[in-house]
Amino acid sequence: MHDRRTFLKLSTLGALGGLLSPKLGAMTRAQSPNPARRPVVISTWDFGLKANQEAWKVLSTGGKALDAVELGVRLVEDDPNERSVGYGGRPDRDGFVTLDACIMDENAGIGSVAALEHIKNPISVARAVMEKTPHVMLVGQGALEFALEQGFKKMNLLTETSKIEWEQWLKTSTYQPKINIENHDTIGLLALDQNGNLSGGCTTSGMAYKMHGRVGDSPIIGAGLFVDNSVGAATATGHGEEVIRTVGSFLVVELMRQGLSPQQACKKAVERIHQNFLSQNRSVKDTQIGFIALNKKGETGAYCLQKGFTYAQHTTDGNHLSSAPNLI
Ligand code: SD4
Repeated sequence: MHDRRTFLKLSTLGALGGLLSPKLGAMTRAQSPNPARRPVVISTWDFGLKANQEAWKVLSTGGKALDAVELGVRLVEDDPNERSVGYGGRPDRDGFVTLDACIMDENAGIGSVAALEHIKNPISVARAVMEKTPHVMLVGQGALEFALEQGFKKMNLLTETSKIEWEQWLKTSTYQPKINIENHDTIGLLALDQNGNLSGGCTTSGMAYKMHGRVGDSPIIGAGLFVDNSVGAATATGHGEEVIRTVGSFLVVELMRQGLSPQQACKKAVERIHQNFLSQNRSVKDTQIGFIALNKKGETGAYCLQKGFTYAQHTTDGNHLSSAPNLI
């Protein structure tokens, strides 16, 4: 399935947790006969490795997939050196860092924020929207006000590095979405916990130098992320406009429902997007789309349009980074 496989043996805190608390390990194993391969966590791009490691702390000790998802992606949101997510994310063309995120749990609970400014953990605000409001999506100023009410701290998300780069960009102001930016982009993370429940999350600063107010696929349930606890989960990265056009993650989950493996489903969704380009006579040259998927049995898959999309998966066999197979 993989053309390149880099085995990065990161210390699995799960194994460590097992050593430190053998009782807990024994108890969860006894409660959960583990008929499927679980727990499992899969996430997009190189930074998925560290997000998985964080998520594994929760999963390996019998915690909930939802908590694993939130903690895993938060680690990336917090890191100013990750320039496409959370704090330190590249701004829009007017210099504002606007963040998009969504989360979905095993009960079809959904929460989302779009064009959120000044809060470094949009995934946690999305979770608060899901758990504490009668709504599923808050945007812009309203999302910010809600976050502040909930006790999230207001901060400047535009780091000096991002500011300098943006000022440089302003000299030409040409909007040229770059595919596979430094192998870091949106983080989408899917988890299957020891109880067999699925959850997912997706968080991004979106396309660098986008129009102010532009929202991509990442906070849109069905496009950037979809979870159906009876079937599987999927998440997307790449050009959000194209993923929204095909309701990409929902498509992947529906294809799995029809019997396709996660790998086949991701491939078919990418082919659908590619076909759209061809029939509309549009060039795919500068477009990247990547999907990852995880089904109820703990099987995973990944596929992308162009070479360069990496993803990480953590099972009881360790945390591995792989290159997704590509269509063109
Ligand atoms: C967006 N899908 O805002 C995100 C960005 C991304 O690779 O993943 N780019 O469209």
